[in-house]
Amino acid sequence: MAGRPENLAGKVAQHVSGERLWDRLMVLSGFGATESGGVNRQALSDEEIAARAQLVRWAEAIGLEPSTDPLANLFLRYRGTNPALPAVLIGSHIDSQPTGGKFDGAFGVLAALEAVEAIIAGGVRPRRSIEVVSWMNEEGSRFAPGMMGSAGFCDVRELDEILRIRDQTGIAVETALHKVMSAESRVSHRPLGAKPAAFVEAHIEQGPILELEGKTIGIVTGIQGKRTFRVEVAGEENHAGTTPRSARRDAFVAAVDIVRALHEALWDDEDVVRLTIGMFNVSPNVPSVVPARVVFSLDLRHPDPARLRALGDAIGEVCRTAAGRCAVAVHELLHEPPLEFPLAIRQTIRSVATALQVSCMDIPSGAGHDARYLHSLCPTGMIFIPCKGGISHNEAESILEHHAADGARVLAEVAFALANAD
Ligand code: HGY
Ligand code: MN
Ligand code: MN
Repeated sequence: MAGRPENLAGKVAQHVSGERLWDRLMVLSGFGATESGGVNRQALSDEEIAARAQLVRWAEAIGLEPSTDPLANLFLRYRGTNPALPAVLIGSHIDSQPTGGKFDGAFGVLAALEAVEAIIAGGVRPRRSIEVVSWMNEEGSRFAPGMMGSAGFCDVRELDEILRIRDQTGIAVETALHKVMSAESRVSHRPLGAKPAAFVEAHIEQGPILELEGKTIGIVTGIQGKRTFRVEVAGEENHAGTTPRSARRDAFVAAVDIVRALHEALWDDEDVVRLTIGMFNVSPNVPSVVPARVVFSLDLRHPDPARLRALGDAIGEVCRTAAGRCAVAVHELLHEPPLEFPLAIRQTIRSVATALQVSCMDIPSGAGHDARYLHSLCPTGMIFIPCKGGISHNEAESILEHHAADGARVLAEVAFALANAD
């Protein structure tokens, strides 16, 4: 499905207000603001509940109809002239990493709101409805794995399985969802799913390429593959003063040996492999007890499916060989192959950027996005804008106001074209 280029006369882009978008980005960043200038607005947290309420207020002020599904995916609907047709979805997520930036996810949701506001100002109601969407728990920092809301929406994960997942304090997704639903009693409910006509996600690049190339718009070609694991190392608690080294089964020392062995086994000179151990829990985690247990996360990414498979399949053996006298269990949480977005939507994004005289280039995504799952359901595309130094998942994350405005302009025209396509 591609938007008809003749629709792309800039008739809606001219109504995008970069100033209004920037003001809203700053207001939204206040929900969960950290002292270092970032945000900690984790999935289904009080901060996110408050931010959602602000989104609903902005939406209702321009006549959009809010609704939410059983996974608290939030939809803000602009009804088309033929509301029975599948809607065009545009959006991203507003949950953040614990030391996240102001723009990861939030830019995509607020650019979508700005795009709809511009389309309304354009005075021509599109055939299809357009829905701004904020997906639940894209980041996976509180509840793992991430992209939970879009996974449930696209039937990639079972609802019941998602509801049972717990955060590190033992709170289940189901319990956290109840809190959101009771805080949003005025927002109407809708069933999970409903195949959209198309989905377009605007997002910051979270890498340095656009800035280095001096381009404003990234036409995202695809998303690299990703495999995540949880590794559990089991040793034996013992007294730090009386236990000889020869008698110890020290889970921490074993885990360090495993991490070293993994880095050696998955090393590549061309620096394409992305191996991250971001979560590392030691227990009982007190000074005078030999550690009995270590649980750590493994996030492995690669653009080549065969390489991703081979590297991921080697992890179990590497861990067992390096574990010494300790036991080790490796649990795979997800395996997502690389994907390519359809040419038709990429072509529409390129036509719009060209018509609006905004510089653009093809670019792959190293980061994961909800668009991965929507790609399995409907024609899907992504629009990147630059972020300073490519820094993201960091409180120092920053973008330029005019890049945000140009991203919203392109998104508005693409959404309008798709909403009027046959
Ligand atoms: O991890 C990711 O790729 C995404 O930014 N949450
Ligand atoms: Mn994101
Ligand atoms: Mn992120």
